[in-house]
Amino acid sequence: MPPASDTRVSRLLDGLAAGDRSAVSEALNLVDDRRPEERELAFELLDALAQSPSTDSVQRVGMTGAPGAGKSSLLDALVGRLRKDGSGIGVIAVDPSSQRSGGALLGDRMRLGASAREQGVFLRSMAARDRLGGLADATQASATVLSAVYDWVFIETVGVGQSECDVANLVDTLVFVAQPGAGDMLQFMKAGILELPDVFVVNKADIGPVAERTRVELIAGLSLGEPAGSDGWQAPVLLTSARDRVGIDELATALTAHREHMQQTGGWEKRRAQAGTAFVLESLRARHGEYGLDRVGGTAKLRRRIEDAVNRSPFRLVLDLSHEIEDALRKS
Ligand SMILES: Nc1nc2c(ncn2[C@@H]2O[C@H](COP(=O)(O)OP(=O)(O)O)[C@@H](O)[C@H]2O)c(=O)[nH]1
Ligand SMILES: [Mg+2]
Repeated sequence: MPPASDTRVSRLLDGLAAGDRSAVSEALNLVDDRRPEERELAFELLDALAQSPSTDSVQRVGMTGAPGAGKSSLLDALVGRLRKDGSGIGVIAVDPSSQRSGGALLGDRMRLGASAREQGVFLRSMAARDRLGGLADATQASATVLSAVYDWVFIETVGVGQSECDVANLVDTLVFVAQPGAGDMLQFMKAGILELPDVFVVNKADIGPVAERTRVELIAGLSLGEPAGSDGWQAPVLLTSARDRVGIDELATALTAHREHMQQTGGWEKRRAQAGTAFVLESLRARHGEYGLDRVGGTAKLRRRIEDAVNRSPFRLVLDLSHEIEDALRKS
């Protein structure tokens, strides 16, 4: 007889393959469970999912930008638009500043209300808890589960800087949602956020000419940097109104165009591999610091080891390498 763990994991895998909502909920709870015996099962599930070819066709999209820019509202509009094509959609709303279970997260649920109740749409809200390795681990795990079921997985995160880099490692396409208003450009440029996004959106176009001015500013700011990413993609700057449902088709088209461009240039697989490696390294760095990484030969050596371990899930790698670092730290 197989051990209980095998049957539970394979039952979940079957449920996910069938698109069963209760299996999605259970799998999300499992990968979020920190009890040691559950962790082991969670890693089994994530290992299996990471190796499944079904995730090849999913597109993961990060929606980032300051609180209030309209990320949730845009997502609601976008989900409505993508549902017309019959796409299945998973949404992860992350609020790293929040310890509460209500507040902003509840707001997200309400703003995404109409679309989130639909069949074929799954919304997962996550608040920051004291997580070893940060919120990125939990988000990555949830995204892996949703990627097994849906055609699109959106991750909404607040903020700039570090949290942005984190989500950049988790997605295929990064969207930056800007709030109309002067004076933000310098801040964006200083924070270096103009380099990461694949699509820029100035939302709230309905409030008047200031939105168009922000768009012009953004285009000017972008042209000061690299002419285009190393992958040859030129990030578009779109104007939308989530409120009036304007520019939503164009946003959907831009997301698909980015995927097609990346797949045609071979950048898609490369980026996923690089993102996976970066995720493992960042996770280890968050846990053990640069000092910890140095105890097992430093970043460059670890990077090569991670790249060579193509058949392991990133979660398993983080776990195994963490144990190795802890051992090395004890001995030093
Ligand atoms: N005028 C206008 N208000 C918007 C638009 N999109 C969102 N909002 C409002 O902006 C506020 C913040 O929106 P929300 O989607 O929660 O932003 P998030 O924090 O980035 O997720 C809410 O009051 C929305 O109703 C828009 O296109 N036009
Ligand atoms: Mg929101």
